[in-house]
Amino acid sequence: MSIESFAEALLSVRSVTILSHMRPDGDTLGSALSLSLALDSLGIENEMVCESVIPDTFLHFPLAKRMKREPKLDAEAIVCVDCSDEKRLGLLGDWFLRARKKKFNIDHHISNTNFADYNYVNLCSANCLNMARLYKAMGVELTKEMANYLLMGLLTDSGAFSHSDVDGDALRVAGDLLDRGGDLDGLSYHLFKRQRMERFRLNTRVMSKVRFALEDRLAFVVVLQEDLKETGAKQEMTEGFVDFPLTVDSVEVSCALLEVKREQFKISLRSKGKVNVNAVASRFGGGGHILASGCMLFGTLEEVIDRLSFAVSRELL
Ligand SMILES: [Mn+2]
Repeated sequence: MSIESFAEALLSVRSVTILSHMRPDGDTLGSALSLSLALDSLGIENEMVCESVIPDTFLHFPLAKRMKREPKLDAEAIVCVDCSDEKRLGLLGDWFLRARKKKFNIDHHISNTNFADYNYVNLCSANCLNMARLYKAMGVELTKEMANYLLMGLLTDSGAFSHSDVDGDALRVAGDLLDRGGDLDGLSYHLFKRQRMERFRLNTRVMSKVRFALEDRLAFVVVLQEDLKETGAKQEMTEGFVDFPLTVDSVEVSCALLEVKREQFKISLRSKGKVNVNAVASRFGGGGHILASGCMLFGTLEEVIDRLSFAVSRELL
């Protein structure tokens, strides 16, 4: 349906439960937070709900603390933001299916199943672009705070405007968000650059020990329990480590080995494009995508490295 009809239908309700998808990212949260403010400005009662814990990065924004784990308001309508189908709602999927309310779905995924009564699905680099279009159709003026939330979604889903689906339209909306007071450098620092000292220490420690194989076409980032202990870092702080060796010209595949416990390693694989790492991970019962995948391996560090080297060498031919 058109954004105008979607907006008109939404303007006719008195109360809304806004649903973000499970394991929320900046786009679904930016969509939900800005929508909550837009509805407030129209006098439409609303609540924001997400089944999962909100990552610390986003709790930095005071409004995100108002996100609930389950619906409390007996609202007239439900609006799902950035969800391709009801399964993305996680534990709330069943509740959504059973609810006898007006159901809205505003999203940007090609896989969207048009699972609601009112569906606005428009493919673009972030759902926050669709939200900006919705507010315009609803006659809502963007405040600085709303502009910031929309910019957050746009930045996170577009990889800071670096993905192939970023088009002129995305940058024009971004330009408008900056005009409204969106804080591009503050958000960029907060979302992509800052880190805890423990993570920095762990990073420098493991990167100084990166190993290369197959004529420097394969890299191994190894994170042992001992490294975590020595630096005080947590397992989840290793997110992103695997990407770094891909910046080396010769490296085609980067592999991170996280020692979960003795002789058990969680493996993450990244490819520059020549190697299908989904095929590599599949050999070991894992999987994922062509350029990013993972699996679990058991054995000593040297055994695990040997098996991975062999598997990658088969795909490098
Ligand atoms: Mn998204």
